[in-house]
Amino acid sequence: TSSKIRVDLDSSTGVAVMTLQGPPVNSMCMDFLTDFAISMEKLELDKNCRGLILTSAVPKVFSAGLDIMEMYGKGPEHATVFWRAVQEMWFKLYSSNMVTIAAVNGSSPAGGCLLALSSDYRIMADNPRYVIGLNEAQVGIVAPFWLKDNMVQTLGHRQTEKSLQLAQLYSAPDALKIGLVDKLVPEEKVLSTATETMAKWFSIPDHSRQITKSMMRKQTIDKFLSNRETDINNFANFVTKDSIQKSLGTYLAKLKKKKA
Ligand code: CO8
Repeated sequence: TSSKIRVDLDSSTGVAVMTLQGPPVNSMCMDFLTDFAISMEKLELDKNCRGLILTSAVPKVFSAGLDIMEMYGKGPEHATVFWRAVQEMWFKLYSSNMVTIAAVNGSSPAGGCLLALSSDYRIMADNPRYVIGLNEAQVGIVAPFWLKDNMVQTLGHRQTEKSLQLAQLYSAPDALKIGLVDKLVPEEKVLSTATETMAKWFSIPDHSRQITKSMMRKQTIDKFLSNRETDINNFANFVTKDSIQKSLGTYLAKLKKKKA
């Protein structure tokens, strides 16, 4: 456990709750990604832990996704290190042996949506002001192929194509309609519903559920693993281009201006 992420494991139930606590918006900076990887490794190896719930301690925001400052005004070396850590976050969660449930208690754009998509089950607060989706194209960047594959598996090809091209952020009710989340509950019930849902997933023997999960996810994982370095190089080349830096700068300025 560390500052950006808190982990509470209940050894009697086998459920760990990972609470994102990096105000103002739980953006995924290097520290966040490092904390995440270390926490996941510990839990994965802990025989007392069978399930993981992800949630946020920041009001109204689950996670704003990748920290844009990690991609802005930095060189290719930094991009390489950063992108490897982003890949690792997705990979560790997507390939986890634990039952993973996203308790989405606030807005969840881009990298926030990644956390939800790579979990086994998604519960969101029933608040139409909270949005979720992959809005990368709006930021002037592109979702990586492995995240696209993950979304195709969840939504189907047609819906994913529309969602990605239009950089759609869906309100919680719309996200439920298209299957981007599995269940909506009142905000104060998000965590307790996640715990109840966990009990249902725990009623299946771990070994058979785990083999089933890896069978369902194997193709996407294999493709990711064999293209991982290429993906890192592509990202480093892409994100350091002048034109991309310019759109990131514009997007950042818009985010800041919104407040004033
Ligand atoms: N990175 C860095 N800073 C951020 C980010 C972010 N992702 N999001 C918000 N901030 C900053 C804001 O600029 C603001 O800073 P300041 O206080 O200095 O003005 C502060 O955090 C608070 O933000 P808001 O005032 O906007 O907070 P709200 O509660 O009103 O809104 C939201 C919260 C809805 C989360 C809103 O902040 C938002 O929409 N953020 C942007 C989300 C976004 O577009 N993220 C995309 C990141 S890219 C990504 O994750 C995918 C990468 C795939 C890349 C592939 C490349 C090839």
